[in-house]
Amino acid sequence: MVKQTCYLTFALQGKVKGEIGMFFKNVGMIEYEGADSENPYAFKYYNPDEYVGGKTMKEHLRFAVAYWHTFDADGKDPFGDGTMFRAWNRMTHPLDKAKARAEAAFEFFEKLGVPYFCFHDVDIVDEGATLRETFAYLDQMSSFLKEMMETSRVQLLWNTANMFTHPRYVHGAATSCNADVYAYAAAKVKKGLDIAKELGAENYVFWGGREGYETLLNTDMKLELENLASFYRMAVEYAREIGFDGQFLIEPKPKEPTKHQYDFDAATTIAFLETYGLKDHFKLNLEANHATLAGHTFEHELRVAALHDVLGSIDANQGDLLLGWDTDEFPTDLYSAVLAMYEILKAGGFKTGGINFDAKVRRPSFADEDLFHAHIAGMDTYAVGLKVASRLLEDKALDQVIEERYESYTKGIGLEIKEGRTDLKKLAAYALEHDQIENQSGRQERLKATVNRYLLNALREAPAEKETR
Ligand code: XUL
Ligand code: CO
Repeated sequence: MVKQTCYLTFALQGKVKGEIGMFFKNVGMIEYEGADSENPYAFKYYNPDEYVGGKTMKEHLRFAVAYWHTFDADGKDPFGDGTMFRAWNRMTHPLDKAKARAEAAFEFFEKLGVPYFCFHDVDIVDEGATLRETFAYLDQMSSFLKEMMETSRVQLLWNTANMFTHPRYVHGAATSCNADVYAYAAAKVKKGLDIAKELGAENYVFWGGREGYETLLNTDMKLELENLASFYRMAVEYAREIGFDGQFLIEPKPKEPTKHQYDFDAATTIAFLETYGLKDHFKLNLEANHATLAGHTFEHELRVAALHDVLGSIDANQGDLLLGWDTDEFPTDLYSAVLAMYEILKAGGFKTGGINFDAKVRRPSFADEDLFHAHIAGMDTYAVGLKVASRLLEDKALDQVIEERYESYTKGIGLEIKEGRTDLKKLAAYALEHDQIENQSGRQERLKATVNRYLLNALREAPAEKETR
């Protein structure tokens, strides 16, 4: 049984002033009840112990809760104030508030049964008046979280430093024109890596929300990119020095908040890493809504990363075609989840990474319980994605069309091209003899119907028997 009382233990020890007890009193442990269940507080498809292709769902999916959207956010948008008045955010002293928030967070993690969480430094405690004070707060909260983790099974998937909210980052952080800002950001990353080491984080993330430019008219792009590369290099060196062996991840995003961000998409980020000799030290944290902002599907980004062996982790969410900005909605689109899991499984699954819900409940979904409904929906969606993708791969359901499509490269001139045994003169001679070309159908619709059939069958079928390893 998952230990579920650590928050009470801390509260009773007087480590939290103010509210004592459970923050989610009306919600118990979320269990798997199966597809026929009508209980909104139960998983219908995510069965953590169920084996899918040799591993349990829990081992495959490695779900994480995002601290910022779940415990810090209050629903404010550019036009309106917050709508979510969380009991754990009521205290005024930063450390009291931070500890209450951590207690709520661990209660939530344990009731939901997620193995991981993720945070930015500013999520776990507000910044102080000076950097020194901020660091003192962070040290205290890092110890507090460490104690909570010791009495729980929840671990840290990744942490990161927020280098985009405060006005000091107006021109960027590691790409700022102001060297003092660069140094400040470096100090935050140093502290972030100390915390990652202390809490045993499996990864450390860089998301460059302000690393980019608004106009080339005032931008030295070469200097900014070189500075960014040095920044990453120093992070790798410091991690080595302190013995932090987690995986570094870069999270691409094309725009928002900055008009043009340097880590635009997977391909751009990989080219950057190659150019500056950093590729051995970094993998990517790919986010669905960032992919769509870049004009790609999520599966495109995952495939590009997998091809270059840098598929690290994902931020699971979805955008809204009618809105077009980074809406960070909880993933409920089963079809997309199937295609994403298909790419992830094909690439060998997660190693240090996992599925972080970088997703927020909508502003009108302001009740505390909505946080559970949203995560249950997201976890069930990815569980279906996993099952369907695994079955598609097991049955090689899509392979035959691909094999037939590229058959011309398995023999004759095609094989010579593939093996690099030809040149333009030989190809021209061949083309002159074979200029009556015949193409075959690409069979898109048939393939989409196959995916639909697997999806619908998976939803219909009874839960699989427990496999043994
Ligand atoms: C912003 C975003 C970030 C990163 C972490 O769009 O995705 O929350 O995931 O900084
Ligand atoms: Co993200």
